[in-house]
Amino acid sequence: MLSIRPGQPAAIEFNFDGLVGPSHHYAGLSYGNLASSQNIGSVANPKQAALQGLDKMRMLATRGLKQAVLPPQARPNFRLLRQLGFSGSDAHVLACAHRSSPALLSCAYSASSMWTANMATVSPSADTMDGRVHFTPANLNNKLHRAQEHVQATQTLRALFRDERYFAVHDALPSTPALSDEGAANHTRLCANHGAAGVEIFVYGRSEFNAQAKTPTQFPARQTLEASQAIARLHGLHEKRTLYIQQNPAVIELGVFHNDVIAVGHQNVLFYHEDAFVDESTAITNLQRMMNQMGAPLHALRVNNTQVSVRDAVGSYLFNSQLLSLPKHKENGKMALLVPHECQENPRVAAYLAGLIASDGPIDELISVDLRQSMRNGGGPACLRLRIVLSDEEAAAMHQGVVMTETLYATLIAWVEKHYRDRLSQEDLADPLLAIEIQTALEELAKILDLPGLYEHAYV
Ligand code: SUG
Repeated sequence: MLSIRPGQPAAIEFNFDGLVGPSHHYAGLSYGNLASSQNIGSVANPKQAALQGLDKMRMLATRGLKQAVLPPQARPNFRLLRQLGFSGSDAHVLACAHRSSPALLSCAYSASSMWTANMATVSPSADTMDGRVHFTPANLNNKLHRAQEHVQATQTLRALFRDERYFAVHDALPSTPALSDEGAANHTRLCANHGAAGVEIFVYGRSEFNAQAKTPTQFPARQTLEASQAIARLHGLHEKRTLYIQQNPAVIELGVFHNDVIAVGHQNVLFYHEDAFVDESTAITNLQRMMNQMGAPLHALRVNNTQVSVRDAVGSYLFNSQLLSLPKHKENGKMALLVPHECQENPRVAAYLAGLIASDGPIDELISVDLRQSMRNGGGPACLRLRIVLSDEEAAAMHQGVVMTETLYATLIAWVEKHYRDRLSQEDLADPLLAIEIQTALEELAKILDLPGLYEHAYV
């Protein structure tokens, strides 16, 4: 069992989950993400989506994990619509956008900031040269509806992690294809324990300047090597503890638009599919070497094609799961695996999971959650959370109003019940009342989270 050595500061992993916004709907905006394309135009239930997300947060908080909530972004983004040539009153802007381009209106209304694994890349203070926690908001420039997120994501992170003695929130990388960045969805940190220095793994889909690197031909590779390298530089990571691995273009073609759809890591465990990387053997050998140097031998939990095919992995989101060290695991060093219900509904994945739990491996408990509303847009449990490792001092220095408690949970449930619709189609986005409803809801939310300036500049 891995444990904290004397002299190492204790640190805790927080899960910051995105609160699903009131404009959650299915618009098919993410080419390369199969669920998004398959559910285009179906009717969403934003209320249920938000409640499902809140239930996951509460469940993990109740089980003794550190849990916080990240607010949704202001929608519709009138600034974007006006930049694209729609003018006049707000109601006129909405009507014109609806008439001439429902897809653009969907972009301006997208609730995609709920998937906070794409909000930023985070390096804990144990890994960085200046001993601060570093954040780089992701530019998400591969998709229009996501490329607008980094502006508010940066403001939110700066509001939550304000104290520059502990935190550095960088600007997003320049928004250009050479530097496409999707945040923590393509970044994994392995370590002996959270307070110890870790190995930071960046998984990229393509390289702008290395013409030799194979790239997918049909679906886009969303993360570049150059973006990952820039983040490692900004965060002051040590070369000897930073690893770049290329994602297998063949799996991107099968719908693995982010690496967290095919691999997940926690402490010294890497749970991954054999087809995840271009060169599995070199990647794992390098990782083993780095982890040995850290005194934390790698536990590579490899799933092969005869156990679970890539198609089944994408359909069930087996790897978009959360590996969790619960308080009960302090003694035995094991972990729980939190998966979406879809994993139990796929007989091959369910059989694999039953074998996994019965084995003497690192996982001793399965937790299954209902996140169907988010799943239908390609967002599983791990997409909905951003992991932030903080020492006790850093945790005390961040904004406290977002930490999940029983009271905050109850308040947010009442807020959702009061403000959210239980059906939303693309057609409904033309309704000018929707924009007003959302603005009213968000103003109230800013008060609940004690973040009064949160939406101040969003609607002007
Ligand atoms: O970027 N879906 C998101 C899902 C993000 C999942 N995140 C991680 N894997 N970490 C995306 O493709 C769909 C929106 C729509 O079609 O309406 C969407 O944006």
